[in-house]
Amino acid sequence: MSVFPKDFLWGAATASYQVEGGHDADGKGLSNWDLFSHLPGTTYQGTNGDVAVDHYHRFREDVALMAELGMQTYRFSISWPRLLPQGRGEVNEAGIRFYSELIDELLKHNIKPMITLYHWDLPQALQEQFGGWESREIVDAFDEYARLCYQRFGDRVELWSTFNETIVFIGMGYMTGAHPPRLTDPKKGIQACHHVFLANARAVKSFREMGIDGQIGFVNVLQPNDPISDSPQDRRACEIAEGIFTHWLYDPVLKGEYPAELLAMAQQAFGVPYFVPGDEELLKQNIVDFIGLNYYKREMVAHNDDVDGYAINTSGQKGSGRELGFKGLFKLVRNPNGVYTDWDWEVYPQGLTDAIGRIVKRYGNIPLYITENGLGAKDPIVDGEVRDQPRIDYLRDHIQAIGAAIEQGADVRGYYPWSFIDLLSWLNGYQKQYGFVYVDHNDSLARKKKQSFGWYQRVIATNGEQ
Ligand code: BGP
Repeated sequence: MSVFPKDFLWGAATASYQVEGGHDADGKGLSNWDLFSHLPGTTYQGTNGDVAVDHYHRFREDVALMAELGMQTYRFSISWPRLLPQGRGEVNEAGIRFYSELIDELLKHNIKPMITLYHWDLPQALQEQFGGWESREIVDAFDEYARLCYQRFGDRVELWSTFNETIVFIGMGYMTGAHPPRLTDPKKGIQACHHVFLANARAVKSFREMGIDGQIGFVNVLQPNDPISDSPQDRRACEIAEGIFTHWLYDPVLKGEYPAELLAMAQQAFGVPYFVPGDEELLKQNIVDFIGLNYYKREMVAHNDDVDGYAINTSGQKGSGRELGFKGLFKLVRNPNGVYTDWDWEVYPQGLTDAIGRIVKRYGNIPLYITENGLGAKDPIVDGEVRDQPRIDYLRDHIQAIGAAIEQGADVRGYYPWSFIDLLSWLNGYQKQYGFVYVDHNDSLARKKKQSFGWYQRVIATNGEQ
């Protein structure tokens, strides 16, 4: 008998900038990523999402493949500048039509949509007008955008999430400079992050005020941290890393407050986050209904008094990156006994069970969805077939790890492997593949089912037994 509940949802995920293309089609406005990816040296060999895998024009063909796969749910994001080209104000009805037709097509095939409101493509107009996330003005702008989405799609969509992975778009946008707006300014970053939490709370409030019949959540990276040794320094460094990567991002949306020790450290070092009257109540009164967890890897942590900064492996050449370090706090180091992907991500399924356990311990038995999980690899083509056995092995082991968490009592309600189809990896181009469906960039973006497609079809058909 399957350990997965009868109504468990099996799906897959994507995000607008990574699949849609149609970057200037039918009145869409410019996003921060449209601009950033065209600047020299920002992405792997200058790849961008101008065309991506042209899901904007081929969504019916893609939904037919989702239906054939047996998907019961599909997680996708809305491109804010496609709906509101200037970020606020005038609505682009053609953009509304695209998502409306996509939703109808999904529902026709009994596939439940899960909408992400923000998966990193900010209207560039807002960046230019007031600095995007750096300004409090973004909270009103985001709320207006969220309300527009609820109003136009809320009659047909039950599952919503406000943000995808704050640690990445804020951390890489403001701390390491690898994402737009390319800053290395922790003070601005911490305050921008505060605005994300406020925007989330406002959008949750509006969702409830508008009486949308559904649930609204927040999606975070789920990255367990373990100390590289038992020494008190490494354990302390790990505690700080876990505090920053997990508690800082989960506490405000699940408890309505920041973790006290870290808040004091941030305010002492940088004078932020800066609160105005009303912020605390807003956070406290608008706790999300569920949390979405994106799990790829574990990170081992060591005490650090030498490394500052980092370099990421964006080529898929093992060992080409460098450790991430914040001097005086911690560094992320390689596990000498670990198994790693070509992008130096540790493959550690047990970490998923462990990390879910840690979430339940800290926040109680809240509803959870695994909103991303997958293996990035360069899939070989043998005799015309895309052979992705390593992906099958990776996903199978992680599905078992979710099963173990459910057996321990966690309320996991759905699974969305990343990704439904091969798509643009933000900094790694099209060579880092994750999909069940291959896209031939040399043959007019033709879709082709991979080996994993038939396997995942069986997973879904047997409710996880395979
Ligand atoms: C998550 C993002 C996704 C996706 C995935 C894989 O952080 O939410 O959008 O890209 O990671 O990451 P990458 O493309 O860097 O391999």
